[in-house]
Amino acid sequence: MVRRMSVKPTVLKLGGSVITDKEKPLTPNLKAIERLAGEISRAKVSPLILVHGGGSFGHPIAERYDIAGGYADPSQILGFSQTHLAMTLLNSWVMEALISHNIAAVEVHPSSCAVTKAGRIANMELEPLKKMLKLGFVPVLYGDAVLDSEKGFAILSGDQLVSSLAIALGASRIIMGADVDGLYTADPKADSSAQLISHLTLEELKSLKHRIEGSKATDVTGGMLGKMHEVKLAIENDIETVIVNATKPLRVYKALKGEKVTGTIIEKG
Ligand code: IP8
Repeated sequence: MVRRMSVKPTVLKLGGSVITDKEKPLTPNLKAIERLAGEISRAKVSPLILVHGGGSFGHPIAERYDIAGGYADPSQILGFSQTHLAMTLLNSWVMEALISHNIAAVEVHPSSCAVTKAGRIANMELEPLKKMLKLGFVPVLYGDAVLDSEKGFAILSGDQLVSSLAIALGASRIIMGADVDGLYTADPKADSSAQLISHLTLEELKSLKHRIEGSKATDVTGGMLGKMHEVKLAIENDIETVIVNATKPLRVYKALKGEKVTGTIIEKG
């Protein structure tokens, strides 16, 4: 008999900067992966969809071959394969940790089930994902090199996957596991008066975005702005989004359990 999925899924993103050493190419942060697998296992949230980023696996190779720019030269073809291979290697570390913590995780390779158009998801086969969720599996996806109907190929970010899957599968909430505590009033690395924002509505997020865009873009705000652009689409669909620092113990666990946690909650309002 097939179990019915009565509860709306939660989508959890594990940022590439959390699960890899960004300074060292192709180096997983095994301590972080192991700790997070333990937290996810203990939280026992079901249905759950996991998505992880590329960090020092996908990004350097994708950049070297300009995979995000699309097909321009035959020499990029091998770069596409290498980018995807790097992501499957990182994914294997994540899968091993999850399954060793008794999580029934199954990897879903975006390059095999999604096609983008000018970098945006145009087609994605969702049937296997839906069936996995119904049976209690935890599908695990990741940012990947994918085929693109206009550009030949593209990079599909984990953040785009998160909001697109959350909308398509009717998720109740998104948890973004980042390497910062959440959204700030300014870039905390450049401005000592920057304050963590614990709660935001979509309207407030939009006005905050303008302020951040008007200031000097840095890695932190730049990265966050990209994330916010993607999750905005999910929040517009009434999917609550929580940003927590996944480099710090128990933040992801508490967010999964719905407990009070340091971070930023963004709601439609
Ligand atoms: O780290 C991009 O995913 P992200 C993955 O979620 C690749 O942006 C292949 C660069």
